[in-house]
Amino acid sequence: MTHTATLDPSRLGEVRTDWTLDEVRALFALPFSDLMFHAQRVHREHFDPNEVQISTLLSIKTGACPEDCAYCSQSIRFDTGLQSEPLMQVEDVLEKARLAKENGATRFCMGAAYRSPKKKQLAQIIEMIKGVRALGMETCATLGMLTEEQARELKAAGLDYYNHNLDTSETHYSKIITTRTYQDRLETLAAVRAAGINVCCGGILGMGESELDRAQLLHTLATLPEHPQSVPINQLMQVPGTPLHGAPKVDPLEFVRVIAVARLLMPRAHVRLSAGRSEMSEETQALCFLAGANSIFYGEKLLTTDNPDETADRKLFERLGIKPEPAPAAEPEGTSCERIAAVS
Ligand code: SAM
Ligand code: DTB
Ligand code: SF4
Repeated sequence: MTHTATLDPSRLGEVRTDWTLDEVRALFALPFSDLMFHAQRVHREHFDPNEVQISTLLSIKTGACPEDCAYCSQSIRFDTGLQSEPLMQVEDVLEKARLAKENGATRFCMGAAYRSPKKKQLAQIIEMIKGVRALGMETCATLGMLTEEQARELKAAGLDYYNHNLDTSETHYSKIITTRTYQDRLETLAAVRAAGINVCCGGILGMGESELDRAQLLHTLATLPEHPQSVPINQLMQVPGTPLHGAPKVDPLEFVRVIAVARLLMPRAHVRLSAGRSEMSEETQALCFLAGANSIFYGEKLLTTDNPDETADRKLFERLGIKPEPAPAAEPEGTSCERIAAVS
């Protein structure tokens, strides 16, 4: 409780990128009820508290990844028993997207187990993005590291969001992944932002990190040049065969605190209650929504691990009076400058 002196509650709700680490730690040190009160108040200033954005995930290329992320079922370095699959055909992906749309998803996220995509792979993924957009859904992709040029190509194809997580604090990161650096991650995020694609960036809890690591991760996210538009908070899905299998479980109330602090630091971001819901009680999930989480992955599979089944989620939404957030109005063809030029 040593940091509370640095907090000015009257400033909570302002969109700021100049947060200090002390302020973030002061938020973590608040009594639970005070933290929840502020988070819910700020949430209501920016969002309908009873709406949750629905995304569906599809693994478009599975396994055999050269990276060594200690949490991941898809790294080639760990024997997780996962069956590798090559990059899917465009039509097969579009079929899954149609199904997701019928089930109420407004955003379709395509994940590929790459360190970074090659030219031919990117060309095929671009066709997927165009096809999903033509269905009237928002598109998201997570393909590993990107150059500025690749990010521009994805933007030109109509990609709405790029997911690229920082996962944890910079200091803890090197204990989790050795095949790339935090700086690599920040550079891809800068390329995505520069291309004008919305950034989806968050982390994973339950990798043996301390509360300081969690505060540092959120501090890094909240002091990027612009807040990520989407902030996924994952709870580690423990996969047998990975080095993090058997790591200490996250205290559910600590998980809720992280959601609340993310909501306060990045008031306009969609905070996604991401992987890990299948291991959480419905009461914990309800507290996460109260703390300001307003996006989920819907559908029985995440990439390779389980998610709650759709019937259970529908019932939970009903019990909580939550409605799916409507899809944003589709952007007309062309850039805004081109459209202005066309009418003048
Ligand atoms: N290969 C790309 C990359 O790492 O950026 C994209 C796919 S990767 C699976 C996407 C994200 O999923 C990772 O950054 C990580 O945050 C999350 N993730 C992977 N395995 C997870 C697990 N077992 N539990 C929770 N989150 C996980
Ligand atoms: C994110 O932050 N979580 C999603 C998405 N971005 C790509 C991935 C969760 C993966 C969970 C483990 C698995 O299913 O393999
Ligand atoms: Fe590869 Fe991504 Fe898994 Fe890391 S998280 S091993 S980069 S698929």
